[in-house]
Amino acid sequence: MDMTTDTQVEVTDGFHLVIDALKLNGINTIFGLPGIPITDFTRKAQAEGIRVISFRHEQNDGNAAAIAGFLTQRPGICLTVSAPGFLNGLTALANATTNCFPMILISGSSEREIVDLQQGDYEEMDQLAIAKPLCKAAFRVLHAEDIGVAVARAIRAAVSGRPGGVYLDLPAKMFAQTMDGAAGKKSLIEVVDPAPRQIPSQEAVQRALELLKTAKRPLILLGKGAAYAQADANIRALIEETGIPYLPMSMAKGILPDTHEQSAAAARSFVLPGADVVLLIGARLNWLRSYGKGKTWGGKGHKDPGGQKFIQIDIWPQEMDSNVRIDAPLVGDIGSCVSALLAGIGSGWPKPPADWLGAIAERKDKNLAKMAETLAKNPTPMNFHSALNVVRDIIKANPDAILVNEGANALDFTRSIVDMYKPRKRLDVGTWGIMGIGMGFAVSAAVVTGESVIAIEGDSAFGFSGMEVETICRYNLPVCVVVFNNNGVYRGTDVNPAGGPDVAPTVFVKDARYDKLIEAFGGVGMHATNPAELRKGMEEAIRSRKPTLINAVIDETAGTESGRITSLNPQSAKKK
Ligand code: FYN
Ligand code: ADP
Repeated sequence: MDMTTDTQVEVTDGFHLVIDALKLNGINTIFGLPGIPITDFTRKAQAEGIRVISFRHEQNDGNAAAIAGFLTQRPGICLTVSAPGFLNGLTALANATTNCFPMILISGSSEREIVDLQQGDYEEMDQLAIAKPLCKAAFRVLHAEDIGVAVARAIRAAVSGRPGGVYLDLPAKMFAQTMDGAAGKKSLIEVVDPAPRQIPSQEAVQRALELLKTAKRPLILLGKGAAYAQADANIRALIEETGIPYLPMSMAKGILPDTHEQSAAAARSFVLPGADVVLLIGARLNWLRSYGKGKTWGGKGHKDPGGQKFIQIDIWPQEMDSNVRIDAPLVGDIGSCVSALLAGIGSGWPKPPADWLGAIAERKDKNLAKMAETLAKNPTPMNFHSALNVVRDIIKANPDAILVNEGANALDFTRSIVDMYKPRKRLDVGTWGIMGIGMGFAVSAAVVTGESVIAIEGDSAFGFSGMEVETICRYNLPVCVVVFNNNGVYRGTDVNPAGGPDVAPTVFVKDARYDKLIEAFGGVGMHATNPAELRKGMEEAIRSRKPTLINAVIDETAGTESGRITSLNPQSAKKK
């Protein structure tokens, strides 16, 4: 009997097959948190050349994975332990799905037989069933030989069509399963064309062009789908060649520089009701656009349409008519749809009527002048405007820096005050208005792009992921966190109506020094009480690329309840 061949047969196992499957598909970074049963997986992945960025809470590595997906068009990978770790990552997975960011949540899970018989396993939970309604697709792998197919399906589900979150369940037992190395290698799939282009029909393109041609007051609305699509040059060409004014949604800011003369951002409440034909590019008519109807759009009552006609470019056919009639649906990928429109427009497309452009310019100039006046003030204590005037200058001087932004007032003021100059540089709370994305997004943006990151954080928002300043320091990332500290949620001025010793629910410790947090981990902490100090701190952070946290003291009376969306916060009519 020849024993040598037996001992020479190369054996592989679940750990290595998952790693090899990811690598084969160009995935070279994992955002995770080690623990049972995936601790050894993180070690082996690192040993095999994958960058493993380890966090302090799974929600943050989940958010990191999601935004890596948005930035790169490849699924961001989040790795968690079973049950509680999985649940912590699930908020990020659901948020990614809602925002159309491609990510894969890979969670270890406990023993199938025990979980299914509910016999009380360590971290027992039917994770697959729980994940299913919150993501695009969910898969479980019981046998090592199925890993190749599972990873391929997860990648395709995440990035094809409308991108979103995918769950991949890997039971503990599966990791250690062995199989013949050559057979294992053969079982892996390198996905060919994971996000195929989806070409719009000629008919649909024609219909859209004909409608656009009839417009007297056209408007283009850019959403974060347009930013995701990386069709920047064609989108810009479409806007410039048609001369149509455009409105960027928050994360679409910078596809064209916000200072572009066709930007109607500063005339938002004028152009929405005024437009007669609106071209939506990767933007849904959801709450952020008042559902395409009601007063915002010039309708009489809150459900009345404003009379606009809509052309909508989206990769997901079912998005059409979700709130109002879409007169010219253009289903396909944004790159293909926009180039088809461009081809149809040719040269000599008539510019929009001068009275429409003139009226927008007038409104815009008025708002810009008002804004400039407010920004020029230097009140004591510092308020959102005087602080953001500094951030505005810093971004202007460093247009490649990535701006992460969350909070209520800290979000809304930053969005309208800080101009963006390049695509995919503004990352924020997105479709849900979620709090807690801050440090996860910041770590990811720095890791994925290598650029400097500036995170403008409300003090409340920062609290959700603040512990990750240790992660920022550990990986020595060029992240400058600025905490706009006004002592509470929205403001720091509420008092306990019952007069007891507890402070009001919206109030935090007064005059907290968030800068001390980062110092505990060797980062640079700064305390800024005026714009000059803030400017100095931010400039130094950008120059040094050292992990920095600036505690920016903001007037605690500044800001409003829920920022610009106060109307969504029900108030009791009953006094007391
Ligand atoms: C905008 N504006 C400007 C500029 N840009 N003025 C001057 N200069 C510049 N560069 C004006 C714009 O014309 C509006 O004024 C106003 O500033 C606000 O602009 P914005 O922010 O685009 O418009 P609006 O009405 O706030 O937009 C609605 C929204 C937005 C729902 C899209 O509020 C939003 O994205 N909100 C997200 C909120 C959220 O998620 N919060 C987290 C939860 S907080 P007028 O035209 O005069 O109206 C939990 O409590
Ligand atoms: P915003 O909130 O910035 O307006 P939304 O998240 O509402 O943006 O809209 C993004 C839209 O873009 C989604 O409807 C999504 O289906 C669509 N989308 C994402 N990627 C593409 C793509 N490559 N091509 C076409 N549509 C896309």
